[in-house]
Amino acid sequence: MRRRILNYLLERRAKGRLHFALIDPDKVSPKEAGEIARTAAQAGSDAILVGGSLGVLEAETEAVAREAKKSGLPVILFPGALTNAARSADAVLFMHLLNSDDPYYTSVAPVQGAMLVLKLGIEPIPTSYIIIGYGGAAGFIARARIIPYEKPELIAAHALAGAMLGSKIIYLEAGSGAPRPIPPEAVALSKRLLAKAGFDCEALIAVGGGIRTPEAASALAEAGADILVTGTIVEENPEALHDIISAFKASIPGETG
Ligand code: 1GP
Repeated sequence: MRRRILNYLLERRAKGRLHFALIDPDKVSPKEAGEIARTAAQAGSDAILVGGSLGVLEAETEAVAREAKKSGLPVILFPGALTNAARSADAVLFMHLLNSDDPYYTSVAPVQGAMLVLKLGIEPIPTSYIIIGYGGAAGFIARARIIPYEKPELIAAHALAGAMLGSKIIYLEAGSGAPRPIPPEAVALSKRLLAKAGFDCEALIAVGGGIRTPEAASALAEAGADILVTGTIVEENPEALHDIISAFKASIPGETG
């Protein structure tokens, strides 16, 4: 299938770091989603993610995706369930949850999802999803064997496995509303392992969960994160987005990264 959106992301990443604004169709109306997407575009976002773990109907996903697209940014589904499907989306983070104990999330959902993605005709972006630390609703529902914040070497080993399995995005998730984000040391170590194995230009590291300040965004950029995802702040305080995105994009990898 086409790689239009993946190529767009890789081309943009060659020029700088990326930000995705996450919209949960269960939490906002399509009209609000359109406004959030516009604000995110103005603040410097590179794509809108649409998805949620609970209570998301297919019709809501479609309506939110359609409104978000009016921002001019690509809309990428981030499915918490098979109902997170929309024909008007440009792509989907086609995920396996690498650290789930439940075969549904490691193999059954991807198999069911593959047929839906084919039918919808949207681009799948191979993604390894790894849940860490807090976990939030996603970790609970998907029975993640959550990796402790304090185990960067385990986190990095999962990231490496994801890249070796062919994923183009390695998504390190602390869980929506996490009290603290993914530790920068875990990002830096993941980056180093990926570079050592020759995957540094092929697999992008995304971080999400609990990122609410420019300082947290900078620390993750300095550690080498390629993509920053924010959800809660986008819904609760979209005015703060500009500073968070600017901090993430302006930071240069430091000694850790
Ligand atoms: C995306 O789950 C996150 O990976 C979103 O987390 O809502 O805490 O920004 P926040």
